[in-house]
Amino acid sequence: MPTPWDDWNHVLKIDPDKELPDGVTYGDLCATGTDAIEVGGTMGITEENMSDVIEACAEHDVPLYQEPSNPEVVIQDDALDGYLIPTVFNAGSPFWITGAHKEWVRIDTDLDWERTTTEAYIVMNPDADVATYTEADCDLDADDVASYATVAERMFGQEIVYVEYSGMLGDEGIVEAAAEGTDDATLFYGGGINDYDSAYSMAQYADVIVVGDLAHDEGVDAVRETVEAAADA
Ligand code: 1GP
Repeated sequence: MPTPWDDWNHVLKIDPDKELPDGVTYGDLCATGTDAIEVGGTMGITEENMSDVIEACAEHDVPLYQEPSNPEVVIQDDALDGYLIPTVFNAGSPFWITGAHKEWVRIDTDLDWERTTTEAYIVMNPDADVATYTEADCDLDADDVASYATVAERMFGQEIVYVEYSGMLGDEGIVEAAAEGTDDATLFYGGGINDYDSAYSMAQYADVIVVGDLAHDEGVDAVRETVEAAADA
């Protein structure tokens, strides 16, 4: 079955806990040519800051997804195209594999399955908040990562495999291995993309590159360069 992300090259991830550069609006970020906006972050996420960003982006014509970091901050909003729910395959704590998900299903008796998709994360930067938070085992080589990617796709039917280096540019060989480990799943890569070249290097192997901090640190022109690289790769 075709999925929206089959056609994506680039996702802009906006962190509701982080400021935008002076003079930059959410509308400007929505107009960078990115294929979708994902609203999510690890630390400092509240229902209030999540809804503020979702409402601001909803006014613009770009696919809009929420990536909630825990069940308490899931926002019910018809403007959302869907929910992308992380499950961390190399988490040390099972809470981040299925525990938080169980809580969500328990709390929300009317979950919108049509608009809900999981992302099989493989967290690779041990210094990132997401690694600390989930107690991820980041000591993985290319074979480990390829195997996790295959497990995610073949055994757990995941449509999205997400190699996450949040905060640092990853190892191309690792991303290449994840690509080799997947067949039908869409491979997302995120972490440390800050210009055309870094975007291109990861987009060679990943189906979709995810750009986060750059939007908060540099703004619109820098993000546009990465959109261009994702299309060129
Ligand atoms: C974070 O993968 C994204 O979840 C993007 O990472 O903020 O390092 O671009 P950066």
